[in-house]
Amino acid sequence: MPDEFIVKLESCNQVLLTTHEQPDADGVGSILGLAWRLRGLGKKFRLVVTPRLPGFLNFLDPEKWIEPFDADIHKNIAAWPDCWVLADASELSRLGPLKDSFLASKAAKLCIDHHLPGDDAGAFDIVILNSGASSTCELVTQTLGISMEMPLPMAQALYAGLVDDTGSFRFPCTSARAHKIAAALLERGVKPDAVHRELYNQATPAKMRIAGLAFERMQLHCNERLAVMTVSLADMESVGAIHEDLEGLVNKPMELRAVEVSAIIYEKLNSGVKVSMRSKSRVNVNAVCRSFGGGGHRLASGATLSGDIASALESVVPVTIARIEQDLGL
Ligand SMILES: [Mn+2]
Repeated sequence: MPDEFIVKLESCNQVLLTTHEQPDADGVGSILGLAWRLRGLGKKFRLVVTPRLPGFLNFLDPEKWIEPFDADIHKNIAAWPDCWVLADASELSRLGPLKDSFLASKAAKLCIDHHLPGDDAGAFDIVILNSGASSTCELVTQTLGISMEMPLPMAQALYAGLVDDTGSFRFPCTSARAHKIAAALLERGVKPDAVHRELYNQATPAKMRIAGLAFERMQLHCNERLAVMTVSLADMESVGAIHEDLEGLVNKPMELRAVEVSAIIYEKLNSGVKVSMRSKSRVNVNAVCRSFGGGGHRLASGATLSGDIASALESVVPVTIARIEQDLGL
């Protein structure tokens, strides 16, 4: 598939590059990596993210190519591209408000992703789906060719996604191939300390304070194998935090010796709650999130639920405990 993907991409003239809602470094790095290649070929391209590029990722887009989704500006976006790429997601629901335009578009539809396959692979003409890859940036780099020439911002964007999705080269997805690709990107001049600083040392006091509230209220279940944090909109307001400040918080309880699974449940802006889960290695949290209509990876998944935090706790905690007991043979 990689050849077919790249041949198609490079034969098109107006390419729309998109990723999942609430984009992370891997999604953003992937579309920027592809955009730099298209720029080298003199193609037209646009990058649209929903709702916007988080501030801490601005450094990845020095040319300011990324447009925040705007219902007015993008109401006819379906007609613009002759090729529409979705990177770092393969389920159409993750397109958020762009989903209807995607379905209506006559463009060739390409997908490149490393999540576990969902039900929407048939919506694309060409799919590169490899859940064995550490990150979509790894797949993009490999697909474009590890030895290709690249300008520094391109290498930096791809490196940032690789760093973030491997937990700075700590998670089980950190393969020898991931390190080889990282090495190739460093050879293009990427400064690892600068990327780390931009990605992880940008916290505001509000981010620390909302983490403090979440830790204080953390529940432990199943002999401390399950940690659950909850954050309401009122909590965020009380310390002046925004949703971006919750990024990465779910990983912190993994530092507890006994914890196998960490979950955070937080209220979304309009309605409903988001559940985000991490597993140390033995428990399949994808199975848990999938049973609530979500998805992701075996060790990192999420789901969106209607209702409030209390009802989410009531439904999610018992299912998670049952999965822990099953996967650990308790
Ligand atoms: Mn990813």
